[in-house]
Amino acid sequence: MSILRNFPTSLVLTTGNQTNAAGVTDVNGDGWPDLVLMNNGNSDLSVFLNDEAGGFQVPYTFAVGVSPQQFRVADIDGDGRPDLVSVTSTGIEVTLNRTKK
Ligand SMILES: [Ca+2]
Ligand SMILES: [Ca+2]
Repeated sequence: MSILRNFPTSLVLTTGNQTNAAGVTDVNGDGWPDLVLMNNGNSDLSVFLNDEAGGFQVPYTFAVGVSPQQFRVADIDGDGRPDLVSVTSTGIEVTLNRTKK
């Protein structure tokens, strides 16, 4: 497909078990987009911080409730940092972002 000519390489990231949702947000406030993945099989979230060189750092992982289904990004506590709201089989869980800028 000619539209993809300018994407000569792919970046493959190793994720958790049964990754079922992904999002992009600037988790650490450095101006670079970071990746957030939800891993249903591990009941956790993985955050891949942007390495500012076209890739991502080794992920941080945060446990969430059992069998997470989806998440949304919102600044729940109003501190200017994006927080994560997860829907799991047992309820809704809010993970407040304490990443240093
Ligand atoms: Ca960032
Ligand atoms: Ca926040």
